[in-house]
Amino acid sequence: MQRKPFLAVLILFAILSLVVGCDNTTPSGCGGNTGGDTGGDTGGNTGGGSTGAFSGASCTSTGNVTVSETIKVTSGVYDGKCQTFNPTSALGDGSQDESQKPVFRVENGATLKNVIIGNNGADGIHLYNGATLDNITWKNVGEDACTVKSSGTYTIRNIEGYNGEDKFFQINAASTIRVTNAVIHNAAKALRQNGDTTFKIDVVFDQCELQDLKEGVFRSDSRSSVAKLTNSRLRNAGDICIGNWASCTYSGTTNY
Ligand code: ADA
Ligand code: CA
Ligand code: CA
Repeated sequence: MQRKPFLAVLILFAILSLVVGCDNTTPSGCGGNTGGDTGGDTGGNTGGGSTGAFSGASCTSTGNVTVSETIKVTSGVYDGKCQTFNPTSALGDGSQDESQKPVFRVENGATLKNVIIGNNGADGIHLYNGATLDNITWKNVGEDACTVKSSGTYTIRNIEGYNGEDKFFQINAASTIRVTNAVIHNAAKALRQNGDTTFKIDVVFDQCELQDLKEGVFRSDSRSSVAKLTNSRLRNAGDICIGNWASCTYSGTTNY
């Protein structure tokens, strides 16, 4: 008979595949696993060093720049080349005085990257009509670190900031805010929607390290706003959700 050897080979294959168990429905085994975690580096950093969860910014200062007038970034990419930007008293003194000016103003989808703001934080960075921040250090947060001044989508990654008195992010307009790999130590709130406002903000903090927050992470008075904290680590960070929210959730957070 011609068919018998063919049938034997067929049965052998069937038995082999049963033993090895290649069903391609699981991520591991049978060549289906393509490596898993690749570290979460979203790129865009020319400041040197690695990025990824909890690494914050990566600049080592390459020099000092005195700033006596707000630097406006209105299009394209402004690369600070890891210089330290030091405001004069013309911008403010970094206290809790509300009349201070920002060191940078970034708007209309422009990007600011590779910047260190020095020991006078003044009113930090103001954002208008959408913007991206990448690889920014606030050595000593002033009145606040970063303010959303008008509606838009804001992408903020690979940042770190220290020693604020009150807010780190201040949100003064309806907006979408995506923060990845932020290291924030010493503030009252990591993010505050402007008090008594009811517009909607949509916030996600992912892969952030939050430490020593007197009040907590997210604070809003708006019942339409949503916030999410994911894959982050906390130490002495207060409450994650304060005030009114449509939704405020967290997942994958650990204490360290
Ligand atoms: C405070 C103040 C607001 C606004 C905000 C800011 O919350 O009440 O009016 O100035 O600070 O943007 O720093
Ligand atoms: Ca303020
Ligand atoms: Ca302010």
